[in-house]
Amino acid sequence: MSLTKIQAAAFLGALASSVSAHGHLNAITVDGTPYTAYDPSFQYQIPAPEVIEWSCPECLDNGFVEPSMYGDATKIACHKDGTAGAKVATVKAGGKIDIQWTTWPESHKGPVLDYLAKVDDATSAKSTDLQFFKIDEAGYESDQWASDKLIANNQTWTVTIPSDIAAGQYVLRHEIIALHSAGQENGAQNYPKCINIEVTGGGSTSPTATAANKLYTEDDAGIKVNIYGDASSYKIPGPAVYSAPAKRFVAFVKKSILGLGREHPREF
Ligand SMILES: [Cu+2]
Repeated sequence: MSLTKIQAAAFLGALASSVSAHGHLNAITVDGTPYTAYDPSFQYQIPAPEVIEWSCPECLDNGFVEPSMYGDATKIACHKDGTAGAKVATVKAGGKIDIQWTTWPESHKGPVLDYLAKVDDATSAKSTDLQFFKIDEAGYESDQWASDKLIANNQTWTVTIPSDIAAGQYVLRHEIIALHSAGQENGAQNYPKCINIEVTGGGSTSPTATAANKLYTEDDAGIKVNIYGDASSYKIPGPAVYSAPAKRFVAFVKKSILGLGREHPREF
C-alpha cells in the first residue's frame, strides 16, 4: 500500500469508529447452559437483574477503556468501575464457554484475549484484587483478525477452560482490543468483559498471574500499532498464554530430543 492509501485507510478507520455501533455481550453459554448477559440499561430496572457478568453502569455508550487507563485496575480489569456480578455459572474444567456479542463493527479489527483470575468469592471480588493469567489469545492469523473471526462466528467467541487448573471460583476476563486508530498515541480501544464462574473437577495448577494494572502498557508493540500495513507480524499484547504442565512437559521433551541436535550439532 502506498502511504496515501495507508493514511486514507487510517482516516476511514477513525471515521468508522465514530459512526458504527459498538456492542456489549448478548448471551453467555456455559457448558451448554444459557445465561443472561449484562446490559448497561439494567441500571434503570428496579431491582436490577442479577447476572453472572460484571456490571458497568458507565458502559451505556458501549464504549472502551483507553491506553491512558491501563495503570488503573478499576478501569482495565472489568471495564470502567465494573462491579462483580451477583451470580456464578458452574463449568467443568475442560468445559467451554460461548461468549456472544450483540454486534461488532467490522472496522474495529484486533485481537481477542481471555484471562482467568482465581478468587474466593467471585460475587464479592474487587477489580483491584484480580490477578489474571491468560488462557487464550488470537491476533492476526491466516490473513484474518480475531475480531473478524468472531463476527463470522455469529459474534461469538468460544473459550475453553483449562482442564488442569484448581477447582473453585474465577473471574473470566474476555476482551477485544480494537486497533483501527491504534497508530495514534492512546488510540487502541479495549473492551473487557468479566464473567463469574465456578470451575469443578480440574487439577491443582495455580498459574502465575498478573494484576490488571500490569497487563498492558501504552507503548506495547501490540497496542501502539498501525494495522493498515502488513499485519502478519502483529504481536498480541499481555502476558504469555499459560500452558498446562502436560503441555510444558511435552514441549520440554520435544526440545530435549529434537532441539538438542540443532543446538549442539553432532559430528559424524
Ligand atoms: Cu468505535
